[in-house]
Order: sequence, then structure tokens, then C-alpha cells
Amino acid sequence: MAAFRHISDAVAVITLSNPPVNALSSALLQAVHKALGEANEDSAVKAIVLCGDHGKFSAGADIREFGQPSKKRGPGLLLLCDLLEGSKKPVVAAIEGVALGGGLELALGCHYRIAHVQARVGFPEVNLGILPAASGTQRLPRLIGISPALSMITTGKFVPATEALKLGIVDEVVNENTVDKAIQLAKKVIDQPLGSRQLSTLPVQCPPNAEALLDEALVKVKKQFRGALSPQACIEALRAAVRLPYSEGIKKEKELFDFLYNTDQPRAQQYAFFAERKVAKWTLPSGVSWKTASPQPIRTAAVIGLGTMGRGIVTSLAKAQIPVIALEQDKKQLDLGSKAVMSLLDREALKMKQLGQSAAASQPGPVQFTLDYSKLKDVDIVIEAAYENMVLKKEIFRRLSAICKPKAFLCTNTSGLDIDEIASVTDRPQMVIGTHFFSPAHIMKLLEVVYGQNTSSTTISTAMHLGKMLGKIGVLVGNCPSFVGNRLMRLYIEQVIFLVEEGSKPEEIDRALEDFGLAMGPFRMMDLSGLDIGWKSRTEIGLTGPNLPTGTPARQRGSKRYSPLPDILCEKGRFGQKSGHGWYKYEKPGDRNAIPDPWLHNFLSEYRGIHNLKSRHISHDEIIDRCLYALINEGFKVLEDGIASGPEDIDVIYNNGYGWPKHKGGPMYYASLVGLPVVLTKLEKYYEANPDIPGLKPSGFLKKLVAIGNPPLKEWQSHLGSQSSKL
Ligand code: HSC
Ligand code: NAD
Repeated sequence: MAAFRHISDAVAVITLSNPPVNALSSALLQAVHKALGEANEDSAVKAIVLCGDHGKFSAGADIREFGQPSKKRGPGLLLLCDLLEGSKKPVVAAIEGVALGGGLELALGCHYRIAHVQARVGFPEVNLGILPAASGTQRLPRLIGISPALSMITTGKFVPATEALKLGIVDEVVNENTVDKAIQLAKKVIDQPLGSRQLSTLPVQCPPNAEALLDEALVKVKKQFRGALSPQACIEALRAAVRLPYSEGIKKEKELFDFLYNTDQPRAQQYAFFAERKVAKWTLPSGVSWKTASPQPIRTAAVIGLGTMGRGIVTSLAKAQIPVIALEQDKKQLDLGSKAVMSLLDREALKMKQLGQSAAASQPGPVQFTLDYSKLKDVDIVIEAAYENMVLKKEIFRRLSAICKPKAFLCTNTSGLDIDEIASVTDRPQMVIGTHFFSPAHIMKLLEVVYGQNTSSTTISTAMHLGKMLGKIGVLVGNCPSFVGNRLMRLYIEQVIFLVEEGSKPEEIDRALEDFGLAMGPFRMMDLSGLDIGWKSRTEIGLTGPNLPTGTPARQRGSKRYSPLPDILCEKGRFGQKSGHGWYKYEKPGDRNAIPDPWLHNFLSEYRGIHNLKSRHISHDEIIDRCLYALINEGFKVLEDGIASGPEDIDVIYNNGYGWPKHKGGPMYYASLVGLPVVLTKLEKYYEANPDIPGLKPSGFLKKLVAIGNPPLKEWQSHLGSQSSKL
């Protein structure tokens, strides 16, 4: 690792080099500091270019060094930014690939910036629970104004070079060798005055309503990222830029950084960052892994079924410029589905345009709509998204097996049916896999990739690679009813409904869990996805409806407690948003604003009367503990069963598919933070009070971890021993 110096016609080129992303480790900062000092001392050098190796400028501070004692660090990043700006010789940043976080701060310290057309810049610190803390919050608004700086710093979005040019972040965008262009510019500006290029000396460009803008942004982030501190701190740092001179603003930036750093949130968010990278490196219990398996190319795809999920999956494939054939069962559904897809694609193209993407990059892949299965004979992959019904899915897979070319991969978007049973009707069970998208499929980042007992490593690798092509985070999981995400969710939903039976109102439970940070409370979520879906599948498996054995107590199935509440709501036509009422009421069907419903409150009182249930006050803490610990307990059972390969996998699934707040790391991380002995004690207490709810019975693995002294999360898997994978 080095920042080597190379002189080209009076221009010193300092290259950041720390593969793979030139993260600004202390060693690299030290090397740059030294090279800059030498360049400034050397009378043959008249100008300096700062660039990055491996086609990237820099992805910012080395996140792996966070939390290490600061005395180990050499010269700080802030000092380096100041030294660059203070250099008497013009410094030009040549930005290729990315200039993110501290990388962009370094570039803002330079006097000029040139970017390659495919480069992206941004301040993603907010996603790591911190803020740009090496002058980013003070220099950026001095360059581009408070409003765009506010948007960039609070969202962490990556800005493409062309947009960065429009905003004034870079001086020039080039299509050819960026370093050569930067050298040319550096030569041109030798001996020119640098005053106007030293951002720290400039006033902040701010409109008269700047304070109001900041107040408005604060309200927005408090609502959108409930409980997350870094977006609020970013706004306060920008407020300091508006109100204070640069030197004072810098002090405030540091104060806010120190404040955030002393909370749990940065560690949780940085854990989530590395967990997302870890899940890409999958390994099967057999030892086969991402390193040894290679993906097959996916040039064309087909999607079966254009309902809620199929539409989003087609859009996602087309957005990734993969040509798609979309197939429906009849003309009416095909017309409905094709209209919906075209409108989604139009919206996506508009979004891309607004983000500054070129027309070519915003152009989706072609979509062909058909009723004819024979059209699928040459596609590389098929994703089935028809109704959740095993008989139907088997019928479709039999047909696909007969029609598709032998090398075509066959995927199902089932939410939890047995992948092996589906694969068993095909001529290629090794090429069958679950690709479980989340709704809306063109937006949600998560893709659960479910492998069956015959699924080959090439198929896994191809499905994981497809996820990457679609901009998703693929997590490989084993095959069991409901896989990982929905398996845990079932226990959580069960608790919230039992809590309503015991005395809570749906809106109280939603508020408690939303205050905790979840994107949406469980009752609003059930109303949004439709209560009838779960009702239909419970009826199909004989938990409700005409096939239920006579004499079954209403609130019991076998020896387990059962709540018929959602079934009764469905019998009354209360399916959620789509019917205008469910757990809440809505102004009209399809409306999104959930209004607490006095009818439901009366109905709940009557229901409790009928079933002799005594209503009691349930505290906010009990709501959180019972719902979350039931979910976490199932997480330990999933690990015990070898269905997920580590707690990080479960956390990535919850962070990206179920609206878990990233500043709390994920459910398993949260359990480690609370302490496993606390989780166990609470579960034991709730299970003792509710012995007919098996979901509250503490998992053996959780007990084992507590018995061996509550080891840190990264060591959990090593204690599984012979309990490991049963697949
Ligand atoms: C920061 O800059 C704070 C500053 O404001 C300074 C604060 C100063 C404090 C002063 C105190 C007063 N560090 O994602 P990939 C690794 S905060 C270390 O798979 P891609 C990654 O783990 C930073 N490692 O590749 C992986 O390693 P593995 C703000 C980093 O092509 C490998 O690189 N910057 C790293 O899909 C490849 O990564 C960010 O938040 C880093 N900064 O995406 C940017 N960045 O192979 C975070 C990456 O061992 N990075 N790695 O698994 C990204 O968004 C993506 O990695 C990229 C590349 C878009 C750069
Ligand atoms: P949906 O009812 O909205 O759509 C299903 C579509 O499949 C309908 O348009 C129907 O006409 C079509 N179809 C049925 N039989 C067909 C056949 N033989 N050939 C071609 N098309 C056929 O269902 P959905 O919500 O999109 O769910 C689809 C699948 O995705 C299910 O397996 C479901 O469990 C799963 N899933 C759903 C969600 C969700 O939130 N809705 C999330 C993840 C996974």
C-alpha cells in the first residue's frame, strides 16, 4: 500500500493505492501526507494531481479501522484536506470509479476536480451511522449551496458524474483517460491564483429560507428514519455551516461526530454494512462456495404470472436491460399485467433520468408479452410467480421442463413452499431454485435464494449473480417451510395478534414497534398486503374453514393456542386496504391512510367477552419484548437447523426485506446488544405464562450460548457443533 509519486512535466501525480477501493487507512493517509509534503518541497513540481489506483479514486475512510484506538492513526483526514487546500501549488483531483465519504472530502480539499463520465461521488456516511467528519459538511455547501448539500448528505445517495458537473461538484467530466486530462488541466492552471478555489474561505451559498429548509428536513428525517441519529446530526452540521464561520463549523462537525460515535448506532450500521458483504460470500455445508462455483450467463429471461410480484420482477429484469418474455394464463390478465409493467417501466425511466443517467442507461430491456409457453423455449432462466399453490406450481414446472432448453434454470418465487417438491416434477432438479423477491419486487433490495437438496452450485451461483445484476442483495438460505424471513415473521405476527386478544389495540402495537424503528407496524403491514392471502393459505392447510374437524376449540389447534381473529375479519369481508377496512378503516378501498376503527374496538371487546378473555393494560415494553424476542428466538432455531449460515444472514434479510431499522443492526445483532441472558430470561418468563405458545419456548441454541457465557455474535456459529446443518 502506498501513495506513490510520479512526476510528469512539472506535475506530481500522487496515487491512492489500497485495494480494492483505496479505503483511507491510517497507513495510506500517512503515505499521502508524506508524498504531498515532498511534492510541495520539490521546486521542479509546479502542480499536483491526486488520483486513485484500480480505477477508483477512494471509497472513503477505512471502515475496518473505526473503533480502533485513535492514537494508532497517523495524520488525520481533516488535516490532509486542509494541507491539500493550503498547498501553494494547484492540486487537481482525478476522479475515476468512486469518490465517496472521506474520498470526496479529499477531492473537495483539492483546488480542481475532474471526473470520468462513469464516476460517482457521494457522502454515504449517514448509512454508517456517522456524518462526513473531515470537513464534508462544511466544504460541500460552500461549493454547491445548502439545498443540494442537504439532499446529498442526508440521503447518502451516489451522484453520477454528469449530475455532479451540473451541481458544480466537479469542474469537468471526461470520457477518456482522467489522469491525463487532470495533468493537462494542472499544467494550465500553474501559477494562477487559488483563492477562489479554496472552499473553506468561501461563504456558504444559502437561500434566505435556509433555516426553514433545515427545519423541514429535520421533521422529514425524524419521521422517515425513526430513532436514527445520524440524519439529524447531518442536518445540525449543515445548520452550523449556515450560521457559523468555517473554523467554528468544523468544531461543531467534530462535536456531532463524537456524539454519534458514543452511541450504539454507528457500530450497528457498520456491522450491517459488512454483513451485506459477507452474505455474498456463501458457502454450503458441503464446503462448496462462491469461490469455486461460477455463474452461467443470463442473456434472456421469462416470468410466469403478471400479478403483484410478476410485474415487479419483469420490471426489475428489464431495468437491468435483460430481455424478458412475460407470460400469463389468459388475455384479460395479460392485458392488465402488460399495462402495469409498461407504467412501472415509464416511472423507472423517469426516475433514472432525474438521477442524471444517460438515455442509453435508462433504456429498459425489451419486454414481450405472451400467452404461449412455446415462446419460452430459448430463454436462459424462467422465474415463476403464479399463485401460491403447490398443485399449480407443479403443473407449471412440468410444462417448463418439457418446453425450456436443457440449460435453462427454473426458479420459483414461492413465499415458502417446498422447493424439492416443485423440483421433483422436472427433468432437472439440480437447476431448480427459489428466488424469493419481496414486494414491490422492482424496489425491494432483498432476494432470498433458496436451494433445495438437489440444487447445483452452478445454479446457486447463477441465481446469486442474477440478484447482483438486478441490484439486489442475495442471501442464500435453506429449504424449509417459509424459508427464513417469513418463518420468523410468522412468530412475530402470531404475538401481535395474541397481544390484541389480551387487551392491546392494533394502533398501540403499531406505534410501539414503529417507535422502536420498524418501517411499518405489523397491523398496517397486514392491511397493506391483504388479510385474505394468509386466510386462504390457512384454509388450504385445514386450520380454518369447512375442513376443520368438528369440535375444534376456536382458540386452539392441537395443543397450541390459535387466534381466529384475522379469519373472522376476512369472513366479514375486511381484507385490509383493498376492501377499505381490515385492522383499520380507510376513507375508500385502496387508500393508504390507516384510521383507527371504533367498530374494530367494539368488535374486540365483544370477542374477548365471547372467549372469556380478560382485557389488561399491556406496556410498550412488553409489546416490544414479546414481539421481538419471539422473532429472535425463531432466528436461533433457524441457525440451529442450518437454514441460514449465520446471524448476519438473518440480519441482512430483516434489514433489507422487512424494514428493520439498520441503526439497530438486525434482530440477531439487537439480541447480542441486549445480551443473550436477558433475551433468554424474558422468553422463559413469557413462555411460563403462555405454555400453549411454542414460539416462546427458548431455543436450545440460545440456551447453549447463554450457558457458555454469552459469546460475541461473530463466534455464535462456532458453537453450533453437531447441531449444524441438517440439510
Ligand atoms: C468516511 O469516509 C468518513 C469520513 O467522513 C471521514 C471521517 C473521519 C473521522 C474523523 C474523526 C474526527 N472501508 O461493496 P463491495 C470493502 S466513512 C473499508 O463488495 P462494490 C468491502 O468491505 C466511509 N472497506 O464492492 C469489500 O471488502 P471484502 C464512507 C471497504 O464494487 C470490498 O471493499 N464510504 C470500504 O459492490 C469491496 O466492496 C462508504 O460508505 C471502506 N470505506 O462497491 C463507502 N468500502 O472484499 C462504502 C468498501 O473484504 N463502500 N470496502 O468483502 C461502498 O459503498 C461500496 O463498497 C463501493 C464498491 C461502492 C465502494
Ligand atoms: P397474484 O395473485 O397477484 O398474481 C399471480 C398471477 O399469476 C396472476 O396474474 C395469475 O393470472 C397468474 N397465473 C396463475 N396461474 C397461471 C398460469 N398457469 N400461467 C401463467 N400465469 C398464471 O400473486 P402474487 O402476489 O404476485 O404472488 C405470486 C407468487 O409470489 C406466489 O407464489 C406468492 O406466494 C409469492 N410472493 C408474493 C409476495 C407478495 O407480497 N404478494 C411476496 C413474495 C412472494
